[in-house]
Amino acid sequence: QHADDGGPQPEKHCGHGRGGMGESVTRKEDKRFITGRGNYVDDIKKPGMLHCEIVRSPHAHARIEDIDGSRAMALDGVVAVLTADDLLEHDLATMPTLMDDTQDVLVNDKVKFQSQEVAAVIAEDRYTAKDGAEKVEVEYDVLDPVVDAEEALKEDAPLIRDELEDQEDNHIFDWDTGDKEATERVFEEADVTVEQQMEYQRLHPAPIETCGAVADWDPGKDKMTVHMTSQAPHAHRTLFSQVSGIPEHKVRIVSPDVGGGFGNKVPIYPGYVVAAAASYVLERPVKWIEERSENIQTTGFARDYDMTGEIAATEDGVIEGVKVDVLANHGAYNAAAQPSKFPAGFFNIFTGSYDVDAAYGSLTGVFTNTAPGGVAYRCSFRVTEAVYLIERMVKVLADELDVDPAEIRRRNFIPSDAFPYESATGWNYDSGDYEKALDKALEMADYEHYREEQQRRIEEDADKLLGIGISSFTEVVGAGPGKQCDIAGIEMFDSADIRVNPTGNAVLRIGVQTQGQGHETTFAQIVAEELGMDVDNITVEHGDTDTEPYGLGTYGSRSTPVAGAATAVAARKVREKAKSIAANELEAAEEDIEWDRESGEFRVAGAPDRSITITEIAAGAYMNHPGDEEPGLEAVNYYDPPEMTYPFGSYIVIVEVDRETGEVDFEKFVAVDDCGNRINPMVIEGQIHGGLAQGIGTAMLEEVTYDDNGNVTGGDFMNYLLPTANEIPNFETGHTVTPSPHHPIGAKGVGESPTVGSPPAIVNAVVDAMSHAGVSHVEMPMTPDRVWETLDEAGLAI
Ligand code: MCN
Ligand code: CUN
Repeated sequence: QHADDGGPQPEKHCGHGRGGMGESVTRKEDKRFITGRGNYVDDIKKPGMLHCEIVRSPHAHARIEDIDGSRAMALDGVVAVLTADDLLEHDLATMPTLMDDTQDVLVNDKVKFQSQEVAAVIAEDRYTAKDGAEKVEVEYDVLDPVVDAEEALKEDAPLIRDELEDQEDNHIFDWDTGDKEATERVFEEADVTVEQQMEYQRLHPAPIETCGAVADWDPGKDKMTVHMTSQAPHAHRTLFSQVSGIPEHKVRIVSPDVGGGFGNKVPIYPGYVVAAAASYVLERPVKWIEERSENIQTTGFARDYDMTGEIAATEDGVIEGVKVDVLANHGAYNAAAQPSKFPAGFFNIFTGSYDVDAAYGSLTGVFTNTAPGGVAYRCSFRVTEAVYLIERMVKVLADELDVDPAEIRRRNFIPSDAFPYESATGWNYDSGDYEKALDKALEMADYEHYREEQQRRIEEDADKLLGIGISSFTEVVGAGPGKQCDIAGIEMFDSADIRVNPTGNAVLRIGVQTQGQGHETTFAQIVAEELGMDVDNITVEHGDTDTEPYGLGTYGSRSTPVAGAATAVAARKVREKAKSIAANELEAAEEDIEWDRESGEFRVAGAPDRSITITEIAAGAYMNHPGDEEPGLEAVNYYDPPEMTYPFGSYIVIVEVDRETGEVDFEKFVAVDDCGNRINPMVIEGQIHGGLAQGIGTAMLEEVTYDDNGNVTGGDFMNYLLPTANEIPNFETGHTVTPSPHHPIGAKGVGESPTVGSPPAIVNAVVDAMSHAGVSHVEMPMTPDRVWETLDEAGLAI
């Protein structure tokens, strides 16, 4: 099938030297980033700009008795101290979350998590604002907090959301999926069942740039302009307009260069609203920039799932049923960033890459006195948790039956000829070839050799054990069919607008927003491919709601599956019009004009010497347009995907576990990914490397922790450990190509695959080093003391 007949094009057609599909074009954006010319929110300075500092609660659960800002106001340079009362006057004291909950912008009555926003000090400069914040006196009546989800469900637990009518406990939702009865039946009749409890700890996305905003109310134009760290500028504009009452056409959101998002910049945070409210009231621009610990302690966290998985199988290791029960800590508000209709994101894809007859999952969401969030952090809407669960469970089953973990996967994979495939929990997988990816990874990892080496070390009672971990994950990205996926009611389509200039170059405007993924390059490559233009002649613009077409933003690895499709379709519309101009220029009938992908030229059929380039056509569109056509050369597309895309991969991790110290060293790290047709292999490689590093952080280092008083004990970079170059091994990457059958260029997303797929491979490797002694699980992060304790319990420590 070829792109011209609407189907995805195979990779062998890629690369014509113009920077089209499949070429590792150097990233256009890097020139400004590596020469210090990036323009981030904190770089924006406006005349008369004020600075906002937020006063935060030291307590996790407390009623506010009084707030006295007089000592702060007495400071030279402090312009205002804002509290919930001031916001109430403008109806801005609360804001909706993406899950239809209501969150205080500034605490009105009761603090519900440590570092919650209590007041704001606005001053002439940042230092004065900070000094002022320290002088705001708040009287608290301290209440007992509850930070653990299980504790929060107990009858005597303090009620966190007592302002909600009908809320009698800390329970948010019960949600289930799959066929309970059928699954129970499979479990009753199965030869073998295994069960394992596992926690996916609370994580934080921790982008290099924290969140921030510069709000600028212009009373002359009645217009609010907000430069902010946003992964979804248009959706934020709509919500902003709804909350503030300012008509949407009078709100402009600009997301300039963003220093990493990783999901952290999808939700709306009180700081943004406070900055805007302050600008509105004071009629001057107001800047709010978060500090690192504010970012970790208060903005959207990730995971925090306590899961119990079960598998039912035959004695040959054929999986018949999967069951999972989850306790989900959502923090003080239900503020997860995900499509509105999915209370647990896309967690229900937990049967993974396996052909399973029956599956059932049940989840309970719980309020606790911790920061709100959930979902965010390179997660594809909780696919991270689902993949962790199933890939860990398959290892547990393999150990129970004493079958090789690669072999047990092979016995259960959805066969490559079974696609499109409907899973037991109702997902329609578009395409896949799991065995191929696994075989490639096994070969790259020299699997058999390491299995022998592992055995040798056990027999020789070596000081360092060897462990081999596998993960053969399936992702679901590209939300999403508008019928299924929306954010606050807005369907999750996306858009592209291409304008070709008279001199033959073009501007592409897209509805998604890059935070480092390289869209300015890769989206230009799609246009280069589809129009036969040189990639250098295409500029990509994004992130300004005044100029870009409406889109739902970048998260859930949806940019390529949705906006990438919109770009290809818009380019093909331009190509159609170009044909009519070519016919006019070449004095031929339009039906006789053919487009040649290889040369990028338009030709008269049967007369190859009569051809014309897109540059000449562009000139024709403005200087000599056909009488029956409008002048100009441009097109727009709003794309609602028919289905999501299902990238996949196989990762193999080989570790050495030191029996004396519990330290884990990476011996080999192999990642084979399949994201369908590839736009830019080098960009993909970068995405994989970064995501694998984050997977290592997840498995080995990172965790947000709380003590019993609700104090965040993992809320800064001294305690929340990010991986550095020291911890990151050399990655060996490979790929297979299984195009998406419904995507115009056959591409699937890839941005989150490595973070989704790697943690179970790493944990499986560490467990594998000890499984001969009966170890079935180690919780993340697998710190040396945790691993040593496990070694000790298994009688392996020395
Ligand atoms: N790509 C490609 N060929 C494909 C698929 C993707 O060349 N078949 C390219 C794309 O053109 C794009 C990049 O790979 O330049 C990622 O594409 P995609 O998988 O569509 O993901 P998004 O662009 O929607 O990015 C979002 C994803 C998410 S949800 C998180 S979280 C994350 C991630 O990307 N945050 C990131 N990667 C990140 N990388 C950086 N540097 N910074 C972040 O904040
Ligand atoms: Cu889940 S983090 Mo990304 O979808 O922005």
